[in-house]
Amino acid sequence: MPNSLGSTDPQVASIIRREELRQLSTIELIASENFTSQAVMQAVGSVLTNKYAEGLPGKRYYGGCEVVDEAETLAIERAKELFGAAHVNVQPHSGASANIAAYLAVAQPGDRILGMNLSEGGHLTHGSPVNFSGRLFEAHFYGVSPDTETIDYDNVRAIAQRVRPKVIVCGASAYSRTIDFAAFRAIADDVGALLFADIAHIAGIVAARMHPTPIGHAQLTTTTTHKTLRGPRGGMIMSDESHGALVDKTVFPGMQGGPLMHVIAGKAVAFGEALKPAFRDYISTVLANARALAETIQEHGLRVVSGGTDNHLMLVDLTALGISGRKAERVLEAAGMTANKNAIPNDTRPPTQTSGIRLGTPAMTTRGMTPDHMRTIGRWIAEVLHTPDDLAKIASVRAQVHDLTSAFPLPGVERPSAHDD
Ligand code: DSN
Repeated sequence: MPNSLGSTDPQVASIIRREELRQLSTIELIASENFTSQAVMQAVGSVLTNKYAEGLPGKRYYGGCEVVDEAETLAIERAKELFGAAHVNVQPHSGASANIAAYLAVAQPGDRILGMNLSEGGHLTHGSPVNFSGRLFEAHFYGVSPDTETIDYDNVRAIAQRVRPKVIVCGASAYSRTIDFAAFRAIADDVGALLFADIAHIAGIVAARMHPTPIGHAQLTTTTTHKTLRGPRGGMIMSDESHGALVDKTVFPGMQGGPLMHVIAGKAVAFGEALKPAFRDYISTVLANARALAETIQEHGLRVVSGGTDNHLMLVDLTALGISGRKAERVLEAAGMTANKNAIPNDTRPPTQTSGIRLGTPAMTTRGMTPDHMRTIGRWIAEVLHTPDDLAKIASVRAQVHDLTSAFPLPGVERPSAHDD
């Protein structure tokens, strides 16, 4: 296919190229981001974007779906094999869409739900009052223990017994410890609730069998496909057999129209990649890298919430440094490292400021970095956060980041050339 974007729309072509160069020359530490393969991007950039295919494979509301049916069936079959799920719907456009469909498959507006508080590691869609989940349902929350900064399952049980929710949501977006899905299921059974696991962050680790799976415990499991799973931006719902038809109906016609068949093809490619043995090696390095990064920044005087990490991410408490997450995010960015400000448990600053930053290793592991590189990066992070107003230090780290990143390729991206000047 001729690449005509540069001649037909140089403005957009230039935006894309500048973003390629930004990704190429910075250290990406946003825990929810990754670099998908060139094969996934080819599928997502294909003619499958032209096709309407409301319905499911073999049961569509449009003609001409016989080829895209194969793409969706392949994605479903590979996802089932990858996660051992009985039923899979690969149509949700995003993790939030997957979560809307999961709730609405089993709950009615006004029902009680119990999820992890956003301010203690949960997600907006787990009942936040500013989100559909908190507006549509009567949301209640559990958090982390103030002592250990980890989930206290006895406390979750006590809250569940008091609230008697219809649905318990487990899973998090800023929690660095292993989640005990069996314990959550026991609590759900105890109070007559359904268990819904959102594994968006840890899906790749679950697929690699390096984090316990919710499959077999949670009746409904949702995920995004673009974080540790390293696929295209999108969502997915897995369920037991008995909820499968309900989930499918809730996604379409309940919530979405035409599925994004090009993205579904990209999901099929990513699941195929995740089924290969190399993916386990990748996830094993993601975890080793996270441990090395957490250890290094702690050795250099920064506090990591809960004292470390079992997964791909960590939360850094900036309280003792006297700077906000917002400032830390800006300082790191100036030094060539991209991260996001994040609330820490019992944060005293508002969400626009926060007292923490969240760091993750999936993206730089994809580029080939190892624990040795993470120790270097950890040192740089500590140096600039300890002296956030030292512009010479920031410039010096930025130059070193540039040197380091130039040695690591980015899937599908050409290195800078004379054309980029
Ligand atoms: N925005 C994602 C994250 O950064 O964790 C979750 O939706």
